[in-house]
Amino acid sequence: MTDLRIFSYMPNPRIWKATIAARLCGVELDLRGAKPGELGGWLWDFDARPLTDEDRELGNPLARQSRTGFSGQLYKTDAFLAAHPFGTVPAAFSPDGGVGIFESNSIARTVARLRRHGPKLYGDDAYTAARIDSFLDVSLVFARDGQNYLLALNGGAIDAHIHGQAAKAFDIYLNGMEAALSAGRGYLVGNDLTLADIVFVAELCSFAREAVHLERLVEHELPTIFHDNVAADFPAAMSHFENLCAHEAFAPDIAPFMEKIERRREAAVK
Ligand SMILES: N[C@@H](CCC(=O)N[C@@H](CS)C(=O)NCC(=O)O)C(=O)O
Repeated sequence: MTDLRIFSYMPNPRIWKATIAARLCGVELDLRGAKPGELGGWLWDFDARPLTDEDRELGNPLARQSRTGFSGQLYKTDAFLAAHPFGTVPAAFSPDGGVGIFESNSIARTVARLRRHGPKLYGDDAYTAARIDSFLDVSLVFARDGQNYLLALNGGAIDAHIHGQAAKAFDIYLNGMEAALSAGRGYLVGNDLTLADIVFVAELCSFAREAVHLERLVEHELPTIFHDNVAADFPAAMSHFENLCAHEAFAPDIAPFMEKIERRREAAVK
């Protein structure tokens, strides 16, 4: 039996927080899901699976209006909503399905707590764990503005206000990370890799999806926020990001994704 089941669309930088931690700590994950565009055709449940014709019947009470990042209806079982009251993915479950864990940062914390060996990603004492939580909390605040921005870009609803909020959030987030890393200890918390570093990398990867919409930014005469020169303003933060992207526990998820993002950037420049 695996240690934790996670249902999500894939690839999704939010679940990399858990997959990277799992590689480092010897935790076994059971990942279920499909491409983002396909999840509307799935039953959202502990036993998530593609919908049958019967499931799709008109008037099926499991069909619920989507809210964030999806359009149309999503088929969520009552049991799914009992375990996941906000109805979101990634959605994690204890192996017997009895406990639902939502919010990607909390899913990553679960993996760190289930650790079999390897680094103590959630620290060694209450104070260190709380400091790691501090970084996870600021990362969630940043992620929220980033999500609004990416959804607006994706849906064609981008305007100067949403762009300005995202630019400000990006600046605040990287300023804080730069300050934390400027102490020269090599990691965000203490002298070792923790969930704080993993979540930081995953959130920057999420934000990097801005590159998919470069033409739309040009169309609206808005500048790219995560541009090629960010490292000039935030050298410590960006070098930490680059180094961790190449780390053996991170690269399996991140390398193929960032290569795609780079190709998009190059194509947009041509
Ligand atoms: N802060 C959450 C964000 C989760 C989230 O917003 N998920 C959206 C997809 S991007 C969702 O599941 N939406 C379901 C719906 O619209 O009903 C996390 O990090 O897990």
